Amino acid sequence: MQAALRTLGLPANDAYVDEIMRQYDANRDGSVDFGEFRRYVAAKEAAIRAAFAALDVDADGEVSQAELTMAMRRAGCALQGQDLPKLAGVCRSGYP
Ligand SMILES: [Ca+2]
Ligand SMILES: [Ca+2]
Repeated sequence: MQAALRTLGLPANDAYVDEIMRQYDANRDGSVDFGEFRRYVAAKEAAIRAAFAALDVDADGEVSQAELTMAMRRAGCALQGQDLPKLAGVCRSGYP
């Protein structure tokens, strides 16, 4: 499980593995089968969509530089000059 988490870029520590097993090993057989894993991925995707929707204030499917600036200010972060266009480029997405 830890190797799979590392491959996905997720925390590969015992506490995170225990949390995943507790939440997604629905039949408590000590392993996460494909169906259980799909529920894990769906939960993560829902969280990512919610985070994106919170940034995309005008709901046009993209996070603009202005939206990103507002979000960073709300979070207490102040990005400078060339950092914002780079970050806005990373956040652009065609989510449905
Ligand atoms: Ca299971
Ligand atoms: Ca937007």
